[in-house]
Amino acid sequence: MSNYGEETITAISTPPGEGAISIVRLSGDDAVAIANKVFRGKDLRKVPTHTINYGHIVDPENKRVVDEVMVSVMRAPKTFTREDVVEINTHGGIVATQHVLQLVIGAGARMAEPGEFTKRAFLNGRIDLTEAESVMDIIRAKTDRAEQVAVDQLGGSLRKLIDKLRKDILDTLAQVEVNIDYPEYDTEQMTAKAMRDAATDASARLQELLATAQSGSILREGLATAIVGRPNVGKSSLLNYMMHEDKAIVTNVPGTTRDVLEEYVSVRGVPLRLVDTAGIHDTDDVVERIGVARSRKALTAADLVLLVLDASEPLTDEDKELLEATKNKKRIVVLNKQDLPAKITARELATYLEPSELINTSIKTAEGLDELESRIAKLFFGGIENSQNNVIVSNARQAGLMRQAQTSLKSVLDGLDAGMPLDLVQIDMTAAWNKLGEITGEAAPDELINQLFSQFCLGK
Ligand SMILES: Nc1nc2c(ncn2[C@@H]2O[C@H](COP(=O)(O)OP(=O)(O)OP(=O)(O)O)[C@@H](O)[C@H]2O)c(=O)[nH]1
Ligand SMILES: [Mg+2]
Repeated sequence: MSNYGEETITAISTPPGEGAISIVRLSGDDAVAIANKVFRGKDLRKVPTHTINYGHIVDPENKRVVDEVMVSVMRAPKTFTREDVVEINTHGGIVATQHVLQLVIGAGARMAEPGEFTKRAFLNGRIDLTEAESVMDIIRAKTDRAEQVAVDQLGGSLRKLIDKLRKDILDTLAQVEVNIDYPEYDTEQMTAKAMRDAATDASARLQELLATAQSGSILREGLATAIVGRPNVGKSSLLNYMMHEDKAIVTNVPGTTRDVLEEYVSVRGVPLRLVDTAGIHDTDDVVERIGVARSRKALTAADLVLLVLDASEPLTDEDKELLEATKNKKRIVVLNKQDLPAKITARELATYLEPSELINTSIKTAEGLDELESRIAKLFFGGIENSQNNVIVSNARQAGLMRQAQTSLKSVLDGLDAGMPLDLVQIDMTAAWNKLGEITGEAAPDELINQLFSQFCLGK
């Protein structure tokens, strides 16, 4: 069935290290025959497809039993690679699993390259590049929501949108072709209009997809969120609250946190790369000064700033300086320690911020913390509520190609505006069609495909 590579490949497909089971996977025309050479149990060449079979892996040289196993036999074409696939579930530790792998290689399989199983699935036409990339994204997903996006793409949701776009463009290109070949059917005007409509429509659809790209990259990388403020206001306490864990040291000694501490946390489904920083203030202490410098750097790099103030103390010059330094950033000002008598009034703060930026909290009594979390979620999900069929572009390669297609479509429209001949405008339209084809892999050059799959881990 396979139309790619006669060689049967193999690899350990589970993560390295100790686990209750590990899987040695084989794919290729000889997968079943090779596995059968090292297997004692039923004759695997005769078992029905998609069955799991109990037995032992035996070293053919000395007949020693290496492991007790369950072997799945899945014949083409209904398999991950569309080739014959065998999965040997071992229960030994890493040593036994490596031994099984060596025996399988001895019996005629070749060690797979990273990503080669997925690459075969692509080359055999079972998945497109957006789906292949989502396999990688699922492996690397840091939060549930990011994983959901990847799973949706594995179902082909982005591919469907891109395929539809390409089909519409191709239909228009075909119309132009007719016009060029039979100019006597004077359809020049009509074709120009069809081109303009198609380019405008495709461009709008791409724009909508691209609008999700920023949220998409946040889903992958996490929203860089810096907790800043002067010493002792409650920054580390806030980090610990959001982590539901005492990660950072909290004391009543100002200057407790001396370096930046970075943690991943999911707040209502939004992945945050949360950075707790050293309290920002003037200090002569050498170590503290390095910490403060790092805090400022984290502040500059942040997508979102949580600026913490201590409501129980009068506003200091340092607070004012930080309010000033963050005013052009996406920020939430957290007026903490509300359980103590207040020394800062909302009125006093009014000159420094919009009321909508302020939240009153007490980490001690948990006041306002729910609201803080829902505010963060709203900031983030606001950007992706309107995405088409919930498709989120989370991949930089895909977004880059969409932007290039977008540029070509703009040239189409500019060309039409300038009254350029249709066969010239057609070149840009074709370029857009090709760029979109690279997203799904239909028009992707070989080097790109090789480079892309090489980023996968071994056994995928
Ligand atoms: N009463 C009260 N105390 C709080 C509150 N939040 C934090 N604290 C206390 O304030 C002190 C400082 O808290 P931290 O979280 O270490 O403050 P920080 O901003 O990380 O301080 P540095 O690391 O020194 O910059 C600790 O004793 C906390 O228990 C609050 O809402 N109310
Ligand atoms: Mg701290």
